Amino acid sequence: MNSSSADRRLYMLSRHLAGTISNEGSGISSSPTSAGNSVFGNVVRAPEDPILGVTVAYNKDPSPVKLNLGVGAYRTEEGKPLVLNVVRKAEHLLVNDRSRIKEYLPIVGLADFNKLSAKLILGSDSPAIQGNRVTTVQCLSGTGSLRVGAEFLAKHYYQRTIYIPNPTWGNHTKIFTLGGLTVKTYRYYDPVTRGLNIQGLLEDLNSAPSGSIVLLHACAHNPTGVDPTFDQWGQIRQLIRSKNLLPFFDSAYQGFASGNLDKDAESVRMFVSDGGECFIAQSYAKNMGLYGERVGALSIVCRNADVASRVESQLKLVIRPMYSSPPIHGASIVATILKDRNLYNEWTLELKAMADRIITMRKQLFDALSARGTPGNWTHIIKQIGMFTFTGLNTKQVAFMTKEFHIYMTSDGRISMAGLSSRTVPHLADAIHAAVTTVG
Ligand code: KET
Repeated sequence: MNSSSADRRLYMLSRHLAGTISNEGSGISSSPTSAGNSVFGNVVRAPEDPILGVTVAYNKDPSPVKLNLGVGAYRTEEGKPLVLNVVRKAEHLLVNDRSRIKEYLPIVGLADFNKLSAKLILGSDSPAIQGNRVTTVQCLSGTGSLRVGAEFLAKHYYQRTIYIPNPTWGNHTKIFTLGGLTVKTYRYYDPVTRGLNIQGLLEDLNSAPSGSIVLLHACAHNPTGVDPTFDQWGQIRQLIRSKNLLPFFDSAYQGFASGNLDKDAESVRMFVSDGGECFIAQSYAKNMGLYGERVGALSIVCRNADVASRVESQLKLVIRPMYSSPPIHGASIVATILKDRNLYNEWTLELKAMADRIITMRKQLFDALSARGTPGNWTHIIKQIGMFTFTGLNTKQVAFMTKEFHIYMTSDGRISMAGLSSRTVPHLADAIHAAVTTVG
């Protein structure tokens, strides 16, 4: 899609979401005249979510060979969801601690959790933390952190435009638009090289109005699995700072890219160490396997401690009318693990094991396609980083694989490598082979 049609689409979406245009399929009903007597009779059925809807379809399929590679959720070699051992241990400690109560948390969440989360992403020796110039608030996982950040920016920042990579995680556009920002895209992925379009990225950010917000995936870019190199991050940082753009990091996969928590935080730390300001949304869904607990944090790195404390006072005004205060259990699990050296070390080992299993799946899938002589170059499967492979399969090929092989994935050709196992690799390789040899 060219950028003007993308912009038009985003513009329509923002108007539409703001309820300023009526549109077929909008679901906005004007009068209770049709479809029986319900005042909601005109509500139009909405489509399923492009990612979570894949699981809905998968659940309905009775086939014994069905495979869900849609949502980014880790599965074991046996294809089962995983609760980390260290999480079980932490929960055990929590349950047996009779001093634990269920009072409301403060609006900003659990103090320990917030401090430890900032340290995890910024580094334990971060001068920004030591200088009290970081405010961290506990939010509802990565999504909630992005949304709270968006609402704060829409209310308190002079620029309302956020640039997001093309492509990006499907929910970004909706989160930021509904949060009150105007969404534009910058070039990111080059389908020809299946790599980063660094030239296009730098050009687009260079022509963004001064002050614009820029959404960056801290590591393991979703859906492409393509990250800038360390040097390219340096170029991006320089440009962002020289144009006074405001970086907003989405860190949903710390530890999942390389298996190392510090390495996966390098991009963020590079920006923080120059003394400039930035936003960071953290999620513990993937790296601690706490998906349904909805644990995350928004950190705002400010120029000085005074600004940081005023920013925090305003974040409370964003959060209080939205959900009042965050839930206690998941954040307590995270804090218990992060503050105990043994549990922390155990976590890093389990995290590394998950990351390594995903890397092994990449190798196995690549080898299986090579063994089948599947037409095309598949080296991107082993080059891409993180939970997903952006296969390059088109919508028709994806539909074919779902229909004929009961393999479920998002229509953009993204597959969650974490949903694969040695047992299911041959089935996927057969499906890809059939798709590229029979469907154009
Ligand atoms: N950011 C990115 C880049 C991301 O991929 C996800 C989740 C999130 C934030 C939000 O995660 P949370 O659970 O709110 O902490 N992505 C996977 C799940 C989903 O779509 O909700 C996915 O892409 O499959």
